[in-house]
Amino acid sequence: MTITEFKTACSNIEQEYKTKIAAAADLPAVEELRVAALGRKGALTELLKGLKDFSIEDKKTAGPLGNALKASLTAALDEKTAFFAAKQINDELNKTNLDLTLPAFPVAKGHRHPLSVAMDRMTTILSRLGFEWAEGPWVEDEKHNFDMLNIPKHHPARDAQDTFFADTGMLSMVLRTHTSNVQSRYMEKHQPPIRIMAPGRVFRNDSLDATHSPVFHQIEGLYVDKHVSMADLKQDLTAFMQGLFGNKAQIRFRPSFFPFTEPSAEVDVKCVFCQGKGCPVCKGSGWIEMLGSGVVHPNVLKNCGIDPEVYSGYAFGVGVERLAMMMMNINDIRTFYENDVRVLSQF
Ligand code: 2U9
Repeated sequence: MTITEFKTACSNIEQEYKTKIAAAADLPAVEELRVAALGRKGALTELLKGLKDFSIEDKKTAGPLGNALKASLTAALDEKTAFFAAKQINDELNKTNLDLTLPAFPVAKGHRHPLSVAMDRMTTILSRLGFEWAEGPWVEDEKHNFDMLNIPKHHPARDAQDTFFADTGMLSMVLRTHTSNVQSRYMEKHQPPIRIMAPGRVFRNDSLDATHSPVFHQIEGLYVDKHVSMADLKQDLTAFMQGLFGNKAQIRFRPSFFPFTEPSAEVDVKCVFCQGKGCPVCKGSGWIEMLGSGVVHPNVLKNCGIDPEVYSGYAFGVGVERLAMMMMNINDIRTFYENDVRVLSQF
């Protein structure tokens, strides 16, 4: 066979099989053609056997021609196979009453609980500010929940009206009344620098009403290092509030009192609903109370094994439910716990 004859044979095979493929009536016919054209004893294979007698020069021409023919026939066969496969599905569907153009049935999707959403937003911002997540027990001894936090034996916060006692006989245990036990335990084990957040569930002996719940959630933050001051507190809480309410959020400090911080301050944010002009949400004051904070009392540092002559710190605490109610315009705390899907699905 000469190279010219080879070229002619290529174009004949291509024409012959393209015509046959176009005329194939069903999938088996296409498969038969695939074997006849490309199989072990197929037309192309037979033709390529002639290559071995070609000069190197002719092989360089004939080889790519053979490959191109194989690719072209394979593409034509694949296209026809796909056509019959689709036709088969279509024919099956036509035998039924299925209408694939109808809209799908709505599928009810689950989503995050609004409290988790609020909690996540806050912890995400705090973690960007360098606070590490820390946890501690819900059932706590009085030492870590009260004593170490400078809450003396006869302080009203320890009163049975505020605290759930879980006496075990030997040890006087309580359900933690704040997440501060996380920090007292952490400081026992670690020396500064310390920068942690303590998100979690807390328990107070309150009756359930629109604004109180015996079980609620807090996030507390604690930063202890050399030279930590009220200025650091103001800077970081501004960043925290701006993360939550936007870059223009403004805060102000109001003097307050907590046994574990001195000085102590409550932090207000300029009302995000009326920009400080006065509206029903801020009750006309232009400010909304957000959290409590202060410089960690030297006694607390000392109780936890940290030298208050060397180190200082700030701490803050925020009630997650209260903040979530504000952010999501919810006016009853029970909404979070009743788990009525019709209500929850709105957030
Ligand atoms: C250590 C030292 C200091 C945590 C703080 C507050 C102020 C505070 C309230 C916010 C609303 C509780 O949920 S709430 O009722 N918390 O105002 N918490 S400073 O101070 C600490 C904690 C741990 C070792």
